[in-house]
Formats: sequence, C-alpha cells, structure tokens
Amino acid sequence: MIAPPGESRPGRKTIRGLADLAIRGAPPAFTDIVHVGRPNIGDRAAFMGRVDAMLDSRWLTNNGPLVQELEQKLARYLGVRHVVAMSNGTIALEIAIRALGLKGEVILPSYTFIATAHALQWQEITPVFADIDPVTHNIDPAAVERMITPRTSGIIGVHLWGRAAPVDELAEIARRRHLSLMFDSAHAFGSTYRGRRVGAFGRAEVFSFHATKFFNCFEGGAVTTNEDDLATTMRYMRNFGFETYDKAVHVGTNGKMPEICAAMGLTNLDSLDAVVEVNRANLAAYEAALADIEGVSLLRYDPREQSNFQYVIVEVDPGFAASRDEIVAALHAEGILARKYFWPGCHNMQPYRDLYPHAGLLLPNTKAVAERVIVLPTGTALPPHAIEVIASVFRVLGASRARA
Ligand code: T4K
Repeated sequence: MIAPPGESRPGRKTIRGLADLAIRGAPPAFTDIVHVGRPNIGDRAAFMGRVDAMLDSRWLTNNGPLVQELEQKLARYLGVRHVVAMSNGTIALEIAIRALGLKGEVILPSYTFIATAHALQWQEITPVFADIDPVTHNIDPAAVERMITPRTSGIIGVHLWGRAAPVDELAEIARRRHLSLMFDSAHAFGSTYRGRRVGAFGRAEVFSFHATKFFNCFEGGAVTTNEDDLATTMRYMRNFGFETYDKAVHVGTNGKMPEICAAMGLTNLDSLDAVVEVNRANLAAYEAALADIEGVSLLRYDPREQSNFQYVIVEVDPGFAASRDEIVAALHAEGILARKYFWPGCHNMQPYRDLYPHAGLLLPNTKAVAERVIVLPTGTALPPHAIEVIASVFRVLGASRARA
C-alpha cells in the first residue's frame, strides 16, 4: 500500500489566460510546494514493524541482518551475483571507481548529476566529458571513441532518466580499447536494456536509493557486479578496509548502509510495482494534457523495455513562444518546482569550468539539450490537479506571443 499524498493539497485554480498566472500577480495554484522528487513511501506499519524489531535487536548498522536481506532481495530482483549496499549513491560511485582501479582519465557524459563527475575528481581522476545523443540524452558512443587518449582507463555510462545507455556499443569500445566499463545507474532501478534488468552490465553498476529516487532507502546506494573479487574488495572498502576485527586489508572509508535505511528499502520493495503504475498513469496524463501544444514534447520511453518512469521530461523547442526559463519561472510562481536537470552540464560547474574551460566546444548536443529540458513532478505524492495546472501554464504561455 502506498501512503497518500502528504501536506500538498490539490490546487483549485484554473488558468485560462495570462492574467491568471501567478507570475503576473494572480494567487499561486499551490501554496504547499509541488516538488519533482517527493519520496514514495511504502507500507508504514510494515516499516515500523521492522524498525521495532531492529531496535529490540540493538543491531543498528555494520552489515546487519536487514542490509543482508536487502542485498539478497535486490540481487534476485536485478539478476546479478552481488549487491553491495552503501550509504549513498555517491560513495558507491567512489568505491566502485576505486575498486576498479580507474586512474588517469575516465570518460563520462557532462549531462548527468554532478556526483558522477565529482566521484572521479574527488580521487584526482580527470573526468573527460563526452557529448550525448540529442534524441536519447544518453552518452554517444562515437563521442566516447573520440575522447579516448593514452591516459584513459575507463568509461562511465549513465542510464539517464532510467533509459538505458547504449550498453552494447560501449561494451564493444571498452573491449577493443582495453578500458573498464561501469555504469551510473542511479536513475535506472527496475529499467531494462534489451529485456534484461539494468544491474549486471559492464564490470559494475551503481544505484542511488536517495529519498528522491523512485525506490528509496532515505539515503542509500549500491554497487552491483558479477565479479566475485570486485565485490569482496568493495565490501572491505565500505567498512574501513576491515576483513575481520582488528585486520584491515585495504584502504577504506565508511560507506555502510544503516539498518533503518535497509528497513525502508525492504518496505519500499514491496510497493515497487504500485509506484511504477502511478508513474505510468501520471505520464499518460501528461501526454494527454500536453498533446495539443505545439513546440513542447515529452521524452518517450521505449515500449519494448521496462522503465520506472520516475522522470517526466519535457523538451521545449527554441521556437516556442516562451523560453524554457520563462516557463520554469511561471511554474515556480504557481508553487510547482519544476527543475532544469542537468543544466548547465557538469562542465559548466566548478571546479570543471575552471579546470577544463574549453570542454564545452566538444559538447554541442549537451548544450542544446540542457537548454531545452524541463523535469516535471511525478510520483505518488503528486496532487491530482497538478498536471492540469502545468499543462495550462504551457498552453497559455505558448499562445501568448503567437497571438501578439
Ligand atoms: N548519479 C546520478 C545520475 C544521480 O542523479 C545522483 C543523484 C547520484 C549519482 C548520486 O546519488 P546520491 O548520492 O544522491 O544517492 C536530487 C537528489 O538529491 C539526488 O540524489 C539526485 N541524483 C538528483 C537528480 O536530485 P537536488 O539537489 O536537485 O534536489 P534535492 O535532493 O534537494 O531534492 C529535490 C526536491 O525534493 C527538494 O527540493 C524537496 C524534495 N524532497 C527532498 C527530500 C530529500 C522531499 O520532498 N523530501 C525529501 O526527503 O538533488
């Protein structure tokens, strides 16, 4: 059972013309902010039951029974030999990168959350940004090939928006050029590539179970791999390098997932299908509501693949009557916190902007996509009225200058 929406109550406002917009002085549609990434929360009683048992057991962290149960269930669900649970997706990325022995330069898209790049830079590995495919928004294998130098040790593909990166093409490049391939799968829990669940591709894949993700553990993450030695190394690394009490065998950090996070994960696993259905229905409602607005298109999900539909992505044509930023500002004024992920691209944020000031010259598709994307709210906490309000904002702004 999914918990009903929290404090966000449906707005009652109808937007028919410019004068109805909050950005023009009308009252906002929502006083409780509608966020893109409100957490999906599973059965509270089941969660509380797990927490009670955990408190009774006085085992709160350090690879406890709930973490082990979660790892086993996730491994079965994803179809992979090893799931190494971590405190969050960023630490999981850092540990995977280190355990794979990446060094020198690693190729990744700039069009991703900054954590993908930071996980490299944090370890003094140079992130080399490759351009994306403007249609899928995923890394372009031809661009990857162009960025390879003698210092390149690996490639990180990102399954952006939960749609799989071009796994086979990247694997072929990695094989031919003797590079390690891993994936940032933070968006893709439950998604498939050619019918197989994301999680067992490349040498390792990294998931985020942050509160804003479709499947959440409050905070959390995991590295998945079919390589036994790699999994063992990562288990040491997440626990200060300890093999047993008093015996460190590796450099390590503290990347452990606490038991309460695993309790949340186990609970939320039971409502995964229900959450996907809600997201799917929200997307269908967006498709219907935006269908007649020219110059605005929703990113499609491949009907042959499974997806979690956790991101609703709208692309605004440069020729649309209102700019992407004007639309976002108008939505914010209505209390709808639409986002511009992943504008302006990692290469335009620090420290990368100063370190690699010319990176953008090779990233024309990244620039174009980052300038036209709006991420809209979805999930189980979306107020029913929100999609209608959002579509009205697009419609009214779209008609405004066209009429003028
Ligand atoms: N790789 C990729 C491709 C990623 O997208 C991410 C994370 C990572 C790696 C790293 O994984 P983690 O280390 O995070 O596990 C959010 C998330 O914080 C971040 O996890 C996520 N990607 C990214 C795409 O989005 P922000 O800074 O844009 O938004 P944030 O966290 O402030 O949350 C968005 C809105 O959601 C808030 O304004 C309010 C609402 N919210 C948030 C939380 C935490 C709630 O309603 N309840 C909550 O508990 O990064």
